[in-house]
Amino acid sequence: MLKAAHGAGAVAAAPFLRAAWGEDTPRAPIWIMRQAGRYLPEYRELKARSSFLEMVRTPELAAEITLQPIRRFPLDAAIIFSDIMTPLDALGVDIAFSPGPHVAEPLRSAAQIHALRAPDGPIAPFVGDALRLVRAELQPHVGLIGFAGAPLTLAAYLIEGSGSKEYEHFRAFLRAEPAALHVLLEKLTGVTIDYLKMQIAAGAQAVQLFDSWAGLHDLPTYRTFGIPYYRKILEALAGLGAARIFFALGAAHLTAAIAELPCEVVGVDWRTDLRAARAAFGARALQGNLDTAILYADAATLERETHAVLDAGRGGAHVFNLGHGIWPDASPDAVARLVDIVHGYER
Ligand code: 1CP
Repeated sequence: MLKAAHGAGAVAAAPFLRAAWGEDTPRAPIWIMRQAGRYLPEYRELKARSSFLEMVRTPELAAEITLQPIRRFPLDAAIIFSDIMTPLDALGVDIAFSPGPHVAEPLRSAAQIHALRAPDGPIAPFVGDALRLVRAELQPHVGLIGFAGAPLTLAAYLIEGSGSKEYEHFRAFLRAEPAALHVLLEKLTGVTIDYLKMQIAAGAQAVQLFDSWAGLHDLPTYRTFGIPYYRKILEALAGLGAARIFFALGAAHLTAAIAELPCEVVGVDWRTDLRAARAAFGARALQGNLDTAILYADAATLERETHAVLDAGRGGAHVFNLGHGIWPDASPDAVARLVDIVHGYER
């Protein structure tokens, strides 16, 4: 799919890019969602000296943190160290981190949404600077991934004000003020397109849209408030040379809608068998989906379960990953074993 669009030179060298662009590679490449972060002692060391926002906004620090897992493990791709909330500064929203995002004034009215500032100038240009620094350090066979939050997930944080179990304010707002929510989603979509284009121009060879809270919605709601905006973003990125990865969490019931999105790679969480995903998502590459909790199991269980995911991923392009992000107390030794197991498996 869209093979003509990518840079053939880089792809020839990089297993991650070959698989992302649909090649049924003899070995599955691996990267890990949230691979740059708190489970690494070298990250915690930097974190003790700087705030999360300082780390994100200082290209040298963000680049260093992006490279930390690459130095430690032979991963096939690096993902830029940032956060899904990073670009929202451009709309004039004040967000702090402790450790998750906290919005100073949650958007709970149509008036607040209409009053959001229009972005002037590039969106979070420091992320582009960090990407350029990382690319200059990475070996050519290691892919570089940029990312953004999907608008409906960003709206969940902006309206609720922080992470939440039930997102009751957000879900109530969606029903009470659908027109205002569409205005917000339209603004977030515009920011996301500019932001991801900037990341691609700065060297991101793939971009992932994280829809971490997709699972809150039923299918008709997702088709109304999610899919049209995601299609617009993904279409705007077509032909720019970067593989488009779409990842939604807890979204097995939304498969029919997700299957219509224009993207090269579909990320699948641990609750969906990759064989079922293969049937649903056709010729696209699949990414996933080892249950993160398996990193806490004994070595034999880790190997058996990893092989089960690799077996299920056969019959088409597969980028190995966890089914969701790695947790702060995961063991770096378990990650090292996981990368070894994946690289040692012949598909
Ligand atoms: O290595 C990487 O993957 C890059 C780093 C990365 C990514 C991809 C961070 C760093 N954040 C993200 C994306 C992100 N941020 C998502 C989508 C992925 C997912 O579903 O896990 C989400 C939902 C967020 C929001 C967020 N930011 C949370 C969750 C809050 C909640 O309650 O819902 C948290 C804890 C943050 C802060 C954050 N982002 C990243 C880190 C390392 C941290 C913790 C800051 C610290 O070190 O204290």
